[in-house]
Amino acid sequence: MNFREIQFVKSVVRPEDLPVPGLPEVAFLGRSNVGKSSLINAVLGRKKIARVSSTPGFTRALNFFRIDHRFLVVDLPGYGFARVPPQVQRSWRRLVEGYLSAPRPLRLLILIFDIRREPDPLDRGLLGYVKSLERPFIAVLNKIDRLRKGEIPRARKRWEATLEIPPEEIFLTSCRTGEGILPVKFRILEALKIR
Ligand SMILES: Nc1nc2c(ncn2[C@@H]2O[C@H](COP(=O)(O)OP(=O)(O)OP(=O)(O)O)[C@@H](O)[C@H]2O)c(=O)[nH]1
Ligand SMILES: [Mg+2]
Repeated sequence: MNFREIQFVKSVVRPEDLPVPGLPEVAFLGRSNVGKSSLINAVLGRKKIARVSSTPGFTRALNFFRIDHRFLVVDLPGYGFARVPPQVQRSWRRLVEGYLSAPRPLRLLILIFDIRREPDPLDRGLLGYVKSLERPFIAVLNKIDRLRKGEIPRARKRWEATLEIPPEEIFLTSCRTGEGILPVKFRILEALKIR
């Protein structure tokens, strides 16, 4: 199943400007530079829907996209990037948490990590926060192309131990090669009950 019409809806920098809840939503969350925007593009099968940047912290707003008039994709700003002033980090946090704690039809939250990295306190904090929301979520371990094949099982185990979620809710992807993207897409469609 391919998506036909992908429209940019709006960019939100203040919680008061969030669109009125309507269509079901799928949101992508993770630290700066893990590949949130790249994953959105890969899943939607487009090159340049969400903006990809080599400068961490590029996505500063919540960006909403409408897909085939059926659901919304939300690109959440990455936080946890040390080089931005604490005040900016606080305002991002307020925005992201404002969105995630609002009563919205969020069908699936996609939490993205860089598989190469050791889970650190910030990852654990983000994970704990997401679990506390009690919303359906999956974990995506991205950038598998940056590991040698033989290194992947150990990296996966390390993340499994941290995540403590059912293994079938952990997905391994490469936005560069396209590996593992289809299962994520199917999982999203399942959450949205779209066939
Ligand atoms: N090798 C490799 N690079 C990737 C992959 N996914 C994303 N990247 C690269 O990682 C960098 C960051 O990607 P983005 O998609 O902008 O990441 P983001 O999480 O949206 O970043 P922010 O918006 O800053 O929070 C870019 O240079 C991408 O090309 C992947 O699977 N493999
Ligand atoms: Mg981004």
